Amino acid sequence: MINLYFWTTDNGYKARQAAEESGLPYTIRPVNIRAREQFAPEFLRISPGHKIPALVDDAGPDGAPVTLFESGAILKYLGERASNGLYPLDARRRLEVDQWLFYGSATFTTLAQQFGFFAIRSPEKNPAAIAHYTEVLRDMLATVDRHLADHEYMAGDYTVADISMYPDVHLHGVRDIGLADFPHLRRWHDAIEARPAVIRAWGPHD
Ligand SMILES: N[C@@H](CCC(=O)N[C@@H](CS)C(=O)NCC(=O)O)C(=O)O
Repeated sequence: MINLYFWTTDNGYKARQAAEESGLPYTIRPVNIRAREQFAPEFLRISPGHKIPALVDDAGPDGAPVTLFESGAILKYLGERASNGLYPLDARRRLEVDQWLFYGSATFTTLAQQFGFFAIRSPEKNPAAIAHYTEVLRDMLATVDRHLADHEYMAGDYTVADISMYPDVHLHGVRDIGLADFPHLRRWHDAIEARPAVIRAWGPHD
């Protein structure tokens, strides 16, 4: 059984979306980061940097239990286990997926989170930081929009590369910036938003 350590944040939704898309049975283990549950010693043994998402699979690839942190590693693991194209088998296609999966995990979300902090959540408003991260976010949205002008999804068919970017486009792109200037991104977002697995992933959980 797969246990997914989850909270309702961009990175949390990435992992839950991948779990839903994989079709594999899994159980959500909520970790309320507002209540600092991520610092519990038993959770730190799974995720040493006190971050969700994390995953424990009682039966990993060799049958022994496996623990994982970092959303990119979790998406890749679930995509591989799903064997349904979420993380393709073909080596060349994997390279295409990897570059956008890493962009989504290392660049897009990391910088979008800075926008979220300075422009939305911080009670102290720093105009230079807000202007900087708004510009950075708009530049990333434009980058992805240009790519999607002649690609239906980020790397061939719908893959974990798309999942690695969707939550921040959904949260900060749609809600905070608006996608009026990014028509290809709008088309991509709306197609993903309508997927049954995505509707389940963003819905209530036990
Ligand atoms: N690079 C990590 C970032 C994970 C991350 O930022 N997690 C946040 C929520 S989105 C968290 O758990 N924060 C709690 C903390 O840092 O104590 C990933 O992609 O999984």
